[in-house]
Amino acid sequence: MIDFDALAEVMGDLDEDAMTQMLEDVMSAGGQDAQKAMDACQKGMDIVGTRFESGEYFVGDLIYAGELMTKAVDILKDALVKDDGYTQEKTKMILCTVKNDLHDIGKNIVRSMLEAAGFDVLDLGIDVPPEKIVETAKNENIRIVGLSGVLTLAIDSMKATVDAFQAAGMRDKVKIVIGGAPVNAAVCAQTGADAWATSPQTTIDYCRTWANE
Ligand code: B12
Repeated sequence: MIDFDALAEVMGDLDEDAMTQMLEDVMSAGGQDAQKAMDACQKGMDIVGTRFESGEYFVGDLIYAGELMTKAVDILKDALVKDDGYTQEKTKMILCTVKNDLHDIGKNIVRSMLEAAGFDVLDLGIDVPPEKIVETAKNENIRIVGLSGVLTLAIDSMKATVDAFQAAGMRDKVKIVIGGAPVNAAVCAQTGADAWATSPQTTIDYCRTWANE
């Protein structure tokens, strides 16, 4: 039986060996607790953030924490994505971190899971301006766009991106899902996005629904 509080702690302590062992235990037990393990790792990231704010951790620690989180998702990935028999041809979609925001750990996790769920993800990277997103959607004939951001500042960029689709006369042609730590229902309404999510599985559910429309 995995102790999820202990898992959050080892993640917060950046103890790679202990984290890897615990996650492998989750998988060898059948993977039913993969989502709980993922939530514990996320709590561990909050511990890292708090230690960074208090001056105990430095930027290098944050970067290492990101690598650990990516490794955690790699281990858990197969058990995290619910199989709903979705076997259609791969749908191409855009995913990126919005302008002025350089955080990409969450985006990369969402990308891994969308890919595992059968999407062809065009990852435009970080700090991506609205014009580039709109232009790519137009050129590639893309109907689903995922916008990531963790800075409060990212909310303005998400809104600017939705507005840019509107200005280009393409708003009714794309579905836009936003995600990241500051995102909630109010932010979704404020930006004019179609949906919001903080969990990759919810993101996958939205994207599958839209892909089937
Ligand atoms: C790691 C980190 C960094 C790393 C980023 C490395 C990287 N490659 O991403 C580095 C060191 C570069 C960094 C830099 C900075 N950071 Co920083 N960083 C963090 C930290 C500790 C963790 C963020 C993270 O990766 N979380 C884990 C991931 C998995 O969570 P997530 O992104 O929310 O993603 C999940 C969901 O939200 C969702 N999701 C994510 N994307 C998407 C997209 C879609 C479409 C959907 C549907 C869902 C979804 O799925 C994910 C998995 O569950 C946070 C603190 C914290 N507790 O969050 C601070 C934090 C975000 N950083 C902060 C700050 C201030 C900065 C800096 C300004 C610091 C500085 N003075 O230079 C710079 C900003 C640079 C910039 N312009 O972006 C603040 C932001 C404050 C604010 N409200 O705006 C925070 C909150 C720390 C703090 N408490 O002060 N940072």
